[in-house]
Amino acid sequence: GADNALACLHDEDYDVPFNKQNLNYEGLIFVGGREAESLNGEWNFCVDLLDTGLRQKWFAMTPMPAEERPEPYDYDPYVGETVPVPSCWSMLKEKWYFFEGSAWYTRAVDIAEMPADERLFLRIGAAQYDCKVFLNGEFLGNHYGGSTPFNVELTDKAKVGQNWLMLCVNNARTLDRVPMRNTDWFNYGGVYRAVELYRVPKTFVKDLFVRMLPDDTYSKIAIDVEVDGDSSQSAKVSIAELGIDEEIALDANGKGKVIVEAKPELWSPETPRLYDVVATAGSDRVTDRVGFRQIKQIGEELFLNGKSVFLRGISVHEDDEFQGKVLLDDDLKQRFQHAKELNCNFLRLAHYPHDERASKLADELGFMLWEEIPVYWAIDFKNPATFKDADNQLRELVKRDRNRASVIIWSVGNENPDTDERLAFMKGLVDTANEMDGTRLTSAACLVNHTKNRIEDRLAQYINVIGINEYYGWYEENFDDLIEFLDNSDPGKPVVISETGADGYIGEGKLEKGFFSEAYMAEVYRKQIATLKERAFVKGISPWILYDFRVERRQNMYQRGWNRKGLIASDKKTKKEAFKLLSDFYATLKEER
Ligand code: GCB
Repeated sequence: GADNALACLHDEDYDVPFNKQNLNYEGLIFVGGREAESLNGEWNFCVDLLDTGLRQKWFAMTPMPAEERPEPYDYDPYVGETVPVPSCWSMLKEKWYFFEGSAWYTRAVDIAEMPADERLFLRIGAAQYDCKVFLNGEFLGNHYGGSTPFNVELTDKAKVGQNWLMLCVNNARTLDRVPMRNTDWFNYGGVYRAVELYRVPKTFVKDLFVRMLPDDTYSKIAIDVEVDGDSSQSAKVSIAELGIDEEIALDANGKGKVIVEAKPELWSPETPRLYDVVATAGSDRVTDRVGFRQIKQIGEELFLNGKSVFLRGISVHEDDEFQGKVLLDDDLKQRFQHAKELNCNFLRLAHYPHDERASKLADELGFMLWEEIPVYWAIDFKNPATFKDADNQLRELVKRDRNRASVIIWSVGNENPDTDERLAFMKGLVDTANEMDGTRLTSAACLVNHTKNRIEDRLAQYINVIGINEYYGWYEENFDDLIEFLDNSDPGKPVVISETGADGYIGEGKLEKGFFSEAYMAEVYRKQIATLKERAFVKGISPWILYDFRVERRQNMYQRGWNRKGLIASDKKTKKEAFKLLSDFYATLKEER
């Protein structure tokens, strides 16, 4: 009662205890082949604009009939409205469309038994943007970053019988976050990827990293395994089709590594060959399907498996007219189907980590991927906490996806202002990517010196591939400046045109010519294609963008809350004229090779 009353009087520091701890993608990192208990489904739900729940400690309320409550509360987490998990609340009710702030999710978790030789982990696929986790009234931690998975160990927290799990998810935009307040995509809120419980033996495979070493021999597979629990045991890793069956000794930290000679059939978009990998430690067993390939940059060249490669790409957001963030398998499949119709071999998954099913599908279907963290525009580069957040998002992404052959590029940012703080910040991220994974390339959408009209970015020296977003014919109205721009630039490294394009509105009231008309958009594509194909250092293109996508900041009568640069409209069906232009261009490139 007294606590509750005080909560109304004082505003300071009510949230401090809940922002201290930071949850990560740790503990149980490798989930391949494990059986999970899904916690998807209906959860009790309430938006909480004023953070009353943290002030009044809603999480500490015990479930009981309303008439027995000893004191009044302004919400009862255990009864009332429900929403499905996963989902974006923005898409569920019109009054939640622009909601930015905290929202509470509550559900019962029934635990039949808690054997002494097992451990229990809660895994949350993603929650936008921070997520405070409570179990049976106890605060277990807070995760920052809206697009990567994280874990909470529940072994000593959960009890046999009914438990109450609560998540307080907050999608408010602030200056110190990654991204910050201003982005060119919609700020959806919610728990929008799977929530699962995993039971593992006391000794379990915590992490597994399997890849071909990029040493030009195409014959060495490196396997890193990490075991939690009894590290006096060894781990075993086998790839039956390659005759690999290795016993791996573990150090005191449970870590072990081997390099094995093998001659796998190489993974490529043309032959997306994958091998079944099995790892065991004690009674624990995990599996994965892994492709082996080498991606390399030398000077201005890019090589896949020793052959020079051109990235016939398309950029894509994780956005859907009805779901918000993409939630459905069919939607993901349709995306790759459209990329195939475009004759692509490459996708830029902009501007944040997409659902982990995307890279798995790309592995199976044969697409190379650029994966990215939302170090977007002018984030707070001088703030160490902001760096920690960005670095953690990158680490979580790399841990999640580093067995995926499809992923060839880790991108550490997009169009960031040229300052010393930004350079140090982004170099730090490149170092993290290289330290965690020496088998991929690094990139970023780099800077253009608009006065000199040339590529100029101090970050370029630290990365392998220079991404360039250029909008000649659109934001840069004089198209011919592109020719001068390319003439003036001497990158010394492969350039991927990570964005180019124009808005083309094809709905009611559409224009026949000029900005925002489909015809104008097609003309920009025609000119871009003709100009870019002539440049030796351009080693790839991923135009902006596959589908029209929702965005708050674009409100003219042709946009109405949508970025209309999609080659396909927001219905994900209606193709614009430029679709065929790009598809035909990529078809000729495919034939030439
Ligand atoms: C860009 C940004 C992208 C925007 C795009 C646009 O340079 O990287 O996020 O959506 O331009 O349409 O302006």
